[in-house]
Amino acid sequence: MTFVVVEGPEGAGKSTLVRWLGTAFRTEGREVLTVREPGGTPIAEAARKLALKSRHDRAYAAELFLFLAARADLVERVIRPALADGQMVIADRFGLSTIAYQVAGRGLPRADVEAALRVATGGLTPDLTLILDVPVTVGRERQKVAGKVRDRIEREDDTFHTRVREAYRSASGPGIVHIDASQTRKAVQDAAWREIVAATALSLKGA
Ligand code: Z5A
Repeated sequence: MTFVVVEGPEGAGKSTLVRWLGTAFRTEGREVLTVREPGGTPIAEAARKLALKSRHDRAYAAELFLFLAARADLVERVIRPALADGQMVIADRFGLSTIAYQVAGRGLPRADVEAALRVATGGLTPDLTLILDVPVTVGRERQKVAGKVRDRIEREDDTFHTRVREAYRSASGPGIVHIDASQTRKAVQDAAWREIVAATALSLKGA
């Protein structure tokens, strides 16, 4: 079991947790690759710029395919080779982001998006998905304190981001775990560590 995804709304602490997990598992002697979506290959980084920074208006379906183009390239050229090499891969966002933002947020039809997602990933699914949950206002405040410049999607209103949060909160299925991310960083890290160790049946000292 080596493919772990960290998901959740903006400002939930995903990047902070992914960085910490990468360091913690490397300290334990595991080979770990951390990736951030969208991005991670030249094509995926170009798609990220178009999806998040371009000032041009676009159809929601066009936005969807920019995220999926980024994912397809990252999966084929980076994630699958790393998994085949026996590495643990920890991703900051993956397919559930598309369900939360493009389906719940934008209103695109779920079944069609799921079919397109399968094309983009070639059917690759995470072994474990950790969903960090924070109220929209808390996530936004954290971003403000961090001085983050809002991208095209972050500029959407609270109603949009509440739909996104609710989509995450209602997600369930094999390997999906919810973590209360309004706790301290340390409490979130401990919870994530416990879940990964349990899911992988790894015998580790503990961070
Ligand atoms: N998107 C999409 O629409 N469809 C898709 O398929 C995909 C993505 C893959 C990517 O944005 C955008 O693309 C995203 C969804 C869309 N837009 N939105 N919204 P991004 O990569 O730039 O990042 P983000 O995930 O939206 O935002 P973020 O600010 O990077 O969130 P985060 O990674 O969850 O948070 P963080 O950077 O780790 O932490 C934010 C601050 O909070 C920072 O100062 C931390 O030190 C602090 N922090 C972290 N944890 C804590 C705790 N526990 N307590 C207090 N403070 C904390």
